[in-house]
Amino acid sequence: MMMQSDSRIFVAGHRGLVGSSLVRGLQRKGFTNLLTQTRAQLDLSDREAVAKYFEETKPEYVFLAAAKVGGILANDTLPADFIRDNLDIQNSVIEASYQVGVKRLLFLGSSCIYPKACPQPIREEYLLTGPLEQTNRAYALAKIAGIEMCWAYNRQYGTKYLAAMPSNLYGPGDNFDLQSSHVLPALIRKAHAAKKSGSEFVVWGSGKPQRELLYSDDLADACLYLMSSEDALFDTLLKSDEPPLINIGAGSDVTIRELADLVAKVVGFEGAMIFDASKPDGTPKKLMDSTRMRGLGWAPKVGLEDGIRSVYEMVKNELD
Ligand code: GFB
Repeated sequence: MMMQSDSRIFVAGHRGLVGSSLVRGLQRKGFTNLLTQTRAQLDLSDREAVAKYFEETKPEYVFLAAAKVGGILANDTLPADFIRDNLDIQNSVIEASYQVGVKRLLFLGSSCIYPKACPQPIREEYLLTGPLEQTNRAYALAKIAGIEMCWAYNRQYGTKYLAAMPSNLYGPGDNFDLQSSHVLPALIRKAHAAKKSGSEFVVWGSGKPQRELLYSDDLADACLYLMSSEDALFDTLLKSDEPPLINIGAGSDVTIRELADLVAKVVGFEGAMIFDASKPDGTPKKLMDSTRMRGLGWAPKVGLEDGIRSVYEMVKNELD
């Protein structure tokens, strides 16, 4: 059941931060039979179109990395889009996978599925033990429904669908739009602009929340490791008495203030930093316990400062 170099592998969302890292990783490891579709070619929220595509191409392995994603402001202001689009995409892809007998599916979620006031570090079994953070409730509920779908299909149909929960992510090909992006690309763009114009570097919120940031290629390595693993190992992650869930995080977090300081250092911004208290803080802390993933032999390779430096080098000429 493990992926072979010529297995038919569908990467849903191959142009996104995670999907593009997955494609690069798969290509690097010599997988030759990758299936991808742009949004113009296939609307993943269209159940019939997705079913037809799966019937025609018969994928054997599916990475479900397609999602409507965004930072705190986008989540807070477009909750209907986030719950509708994500439910539609995951329902279509999971059902189509079942219909054509996909051997393994990896569903990508996010650490925001866990309760806001979770004990830290957050273990997989804390899912659904308390109320969610308000700013990303709609997105989190869609992702929780996706985990539940994986579990329900495994129990009812004997499928092998696993849900991976990454921490906050960053990397090549990230979204740098200030209204919709996650915190790190936003801070890079703002520090860069402030340096050029000699203005202040405006950071949202109090600077006190903590975030665990993982480089997208490190996440992709973990995902490929899971999908390429022997059945004996993969099956241990699909216990029937608990959701098939695995955390994938960097193992440590930083405050937003520390992150902004690090970005300022990498960008070479030496001016004033101010905090805009009119913007939300969101979850105070969401550091995951990734013992389960680490126990399989995976560990992240890219440190935070090196990762920020490499992203900045890739994008700095396009930020002006
Ligand atoms: O990555 P982010 O937007 O989302 O980070 P979440 C938000 C944190 O960074 C908040 C602070 O504490 C913000 O106040 N921050 C400071 C900024 N400056 C900025 C800025 O310029 N832009 C942004 N975006 N934030 C998202 C969820 O939560 O994380 C999603 O909404 C998903 O559902 C994703 O789970 C991983 O970490 O708060």
